[in-house]
Parts: sequence; structure tokens; C-alpha cells
Amino acid sequence: MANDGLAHTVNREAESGRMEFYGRANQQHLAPLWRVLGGLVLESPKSPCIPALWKWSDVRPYLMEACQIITAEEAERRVLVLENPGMPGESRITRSMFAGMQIILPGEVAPAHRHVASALRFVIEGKNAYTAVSGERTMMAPGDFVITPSWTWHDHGNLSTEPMVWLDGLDMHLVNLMDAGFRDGYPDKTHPVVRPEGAADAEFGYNLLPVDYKPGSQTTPIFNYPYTRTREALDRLARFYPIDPCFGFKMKYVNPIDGGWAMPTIATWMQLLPKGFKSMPYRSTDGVVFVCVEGSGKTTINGQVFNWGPHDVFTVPSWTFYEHEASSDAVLFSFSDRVSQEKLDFFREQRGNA
Ligand code: 1HN
Repeated sequence: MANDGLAHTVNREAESGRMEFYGRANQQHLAPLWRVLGGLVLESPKSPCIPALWKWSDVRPYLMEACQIITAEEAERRVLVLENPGMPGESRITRSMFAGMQIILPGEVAPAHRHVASALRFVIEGKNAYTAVSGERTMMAPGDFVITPSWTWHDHGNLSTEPMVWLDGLDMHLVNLMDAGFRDGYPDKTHPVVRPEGAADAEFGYNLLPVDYKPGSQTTPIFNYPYTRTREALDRLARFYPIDPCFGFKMKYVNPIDGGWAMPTIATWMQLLPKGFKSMPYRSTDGVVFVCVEGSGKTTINGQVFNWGPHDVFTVPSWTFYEHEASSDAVLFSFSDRVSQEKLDFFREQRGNA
């Protein structure tokens, strides 16, 4: 009893001595690691991201309404950000990734600019709208995966009579983490067209390369991976390839120059889940964004069920178990920061939760 009282007094004295030390050290911009270590170096990832789903039927009316309040040119990019509800106001869908839905009306132009952040477009709805990268246009169709590499001039235009909508995915939070961001506006509304449409596909899209080709960047020189070909690949794969218990039939988009990921920072995939397929639980250290292209199903994320259909977007946080179940043949596009994690030796995954 007496000893306990003494110990308390000693502890209190030690603690007040420490507090006094912390206060003085702080004035020299010094801080004791032992008070923050547990929160800095975690036992396992603790993401502020929460699982979330954006239903296309909820998002589409807001995109249409956005068209009535601002033009593409005024907005520079008329995008509604998909904000992870765990990090409101931060323009993040996962900790490292930006995602937003962009709409461009017939006759509109989204003006040319460039930035260090790389962008992907995943086409949701519309036709005969283009994105131009470094003076080469590509017409976009639903399901196409289109890339804007770091620091390339790009503008968009819609030559059709229908609105065009796509999902933008960008790595600017990685760029900003390292304070490495620049951007630049092009002096004119659009960059001049300097290469014929289809040039990149002719050079790089047939498992052939111009004989003396020298890569100029770490991003794939193919800037449109059309859905018709991706869908055909999955369909043909599914006829003979063993199905993966976690992924169904899942393929990654690759850079034909080196066989690596298509983009240097963002990993991208397309997967086919046959009707009735139920995946084995899986988790990985990359928070993932999924877009349903075709079909319907549900994904259980940490016990919470999300039902999805065409054009719905959902996100799975880092290190969180999830499983898919397809109620019809379903196709999912997805992206994450996995490429960056692999390059830095951070990436981990776990198949099955037994
Ligand atoms: C951007 O440049 C585009 O080029 C879309 O279409 C979304 C979000 C943040 C910063 C730049 C585009 C963007 C963006």
C-alpha cells in the first residue's frame, strides 16, 4: 500500500519532468518518437478509407444537372469527384487515388493542359468523343481504357450528338505526397493534331514494334485499349484457362515495350466473373476501385454487402477482405496503386481468410 503510493508519486514526478522536457524540446522543433511510434509504424494497415458504392442511377442525374450549371470550358474539366466517405473533402477514393466522373456534351471541348499526374479514363457512356494526347486523337467507346501519361498535353472533345461520360482515375495524391506536382495550360484551346488517329495502335497495338523504337517514358505508348479486344480476350481465355478462385478470369493491362503494367503508378485490370461464380476471400495492401462494365453481382467487403450493376463504382480499402459473387456473367474493370507498391517493395496480399 505504502509502496504503491510511493510509486505513484515517483511516476507523477517523472511524468511532469518529461512533460516539461517535451515542452522545451518542442521549441527547438524536436519531438520524442516514443510518444508517437505506435501510430507511425503500424502492426497492419489501418486505412481511413471505408468501403463504398456509387450507383450509376444516383450519379447520372447529378452529372446531367452539372451540365446545366457549368460548361466544360468554364469548369476546365466537368468532373464530379467520387469522395471516399471516410475522407470527405480530400478528393480521394482510396488514400492514394483520385476518381471522378467526367461529362462532356456534344460540341464541347475540355481545353488542353498537362500535369505531372498520370490519368486513366474508363469510358462509361457515349460515342464519338475523343481524347487527344500529344496531338493524336482517339475516339472512345464504352469499356475502353484510355491513358494520359505524365506531362503530356491533352484535351477532349465530343463530336457526337450524345453526352459522353467516363471515369477519371489519377495518381495526383502520390505526386503531391512527394511535392512533385507541376501543371501547365496550353496557349490555345486545343493542341494541334499532329499524328493521324490510329497511329499509336499501328505502331504498338499488334505485338510488333517499329524496329528502332526507343521508349521515351515508362508509360505504355498504346493510349487506348479498346473494350472490343479486351472483352474478346476474356471470352477466349474463359474457354480453356483454369479459373482463379479469387479473381475469376482476370487480366492486367500491360505495356508492350517491357511487359510491365500499362502505367508506371496505377495498376489496371479487367476481369470476367462467370454467372454463379463466388470468389474466395482476398485482401491486399492496395485499396482498389472497381467499375462494373457488364452484368451484375455483389461484393461483400468486410461483411458488408454491395450490390452492383452496369456503371456502378465501388471501392475496397487496403487490407480488407472481400469476395465477389456474380448473378450473371459480369465484367469488372479495376485500378489501384499496386504498381507503385510493387516498385517500392510494399505490396502484400492474402488469398483466403482461413
Ligand atoms: C484532369 O486533367 C482531367 O484531363 C480529369 O480530363 C480529372 C482531376 C484532377 C486533376 C486533373 C482531364 C482531373 C484532372
